[in-house]
Amino acid sequence: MTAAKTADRAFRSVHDRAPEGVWSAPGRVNLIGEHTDYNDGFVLPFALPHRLACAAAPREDTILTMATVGSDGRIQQAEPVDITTLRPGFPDGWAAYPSGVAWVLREHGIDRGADLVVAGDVPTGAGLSSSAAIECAVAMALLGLAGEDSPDAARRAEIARWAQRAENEFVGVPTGVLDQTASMCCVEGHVLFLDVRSGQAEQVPFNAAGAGLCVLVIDTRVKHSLGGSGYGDRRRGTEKAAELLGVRALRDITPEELPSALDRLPADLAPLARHVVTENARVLEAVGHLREGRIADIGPLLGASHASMRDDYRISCAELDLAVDTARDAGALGARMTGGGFGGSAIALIRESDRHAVEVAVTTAFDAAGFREPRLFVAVPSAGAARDYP
Ligand code: GAF
Repeated sequence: MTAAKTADRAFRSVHDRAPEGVWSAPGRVNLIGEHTDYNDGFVLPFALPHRLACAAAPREDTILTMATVGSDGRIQQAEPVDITTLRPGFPDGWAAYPSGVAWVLREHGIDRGADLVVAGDVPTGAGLSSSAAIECAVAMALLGLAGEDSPDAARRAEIARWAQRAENEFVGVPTGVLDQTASMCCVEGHVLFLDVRSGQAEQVPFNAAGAGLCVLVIDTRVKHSLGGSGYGDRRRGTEKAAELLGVRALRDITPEELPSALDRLPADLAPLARHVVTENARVLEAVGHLREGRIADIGPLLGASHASMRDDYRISCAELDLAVDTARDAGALGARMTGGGFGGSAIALIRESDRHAVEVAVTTAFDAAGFREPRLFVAVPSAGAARDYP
């Protein structure tokens, strides 16, 4: 059953009536361009077919009711809250995500209560952006109830920034805007090349199947969380490096300037800066290949990106490294961890004809290492947030 159908059905069972509509938003993988977003740099995500749906109906008062359908099918209802009493930190837990969005949207004139029921199949804690998916689906639902249903590209980018604010200020996780922008702005069959500083976005065609290739996602099932200290530490480290170098963000350091910049940084910050500067360059090179339809040529860039995150940014882990190394040894053209790191998922660009061999090799290697069985699936670039029905 689709996420939308599950949310619709759960809504009817909780509220004994039909929702006014169902909206949904996808998770994402980032093809390349990691930890560059909060350094004003470049990213290249695409949306997953996995979505988080929000069935919703308006209320006459200012109460927000929220329910979620767990992976076991059970419906969990949060305490209803008055949206005029929302404040960062209250409520917390999963209800903080829809509440945070309602909190931000109040500033933009959305001040009516609503009944919301969310459900979906974006794996949580897998580095595939389930948080952004719930934020964007709820934002689309609340705006849709207020009569806005077909945001154009500029409006989608603005909604993504609101969703990011909910995550940063209400939930309290200092992420960049990559995930929310991917969820709002991605288009089926394309990767989204985003210049975070200017906000300029380009939809770059990405037809891996047409080239006999596919992107295999390897979810290590090591739960990743951006709420811990690792993500914030890296973010502060790169901001400090930019300050020491006298630039607005590490985006402003070119690869040619990198050696002298590294000489001016303390030993703990230099590798962080090297990752960001080289990763931005890799994104630009990858986009150059993709614009010319040369998908296979991005393989080595994926490998270099992973090495940079493992050795310089130090956000990989044994399971991610094993996934990447095994996929490469079994014939992948390139592989890397994707998302925030510290667990979560890797992606491997492989020939369709090698898919079975890579899947078997990765599963066998995880078993031999005593790791949990990874979840494997092929990801195709899918659509961004939308109204599902009616
Ligand atoms: C997480 C964050 F939410 C993004 O903003 C981004 O920084 C990413 O990690 C790393 O590229 O997904």
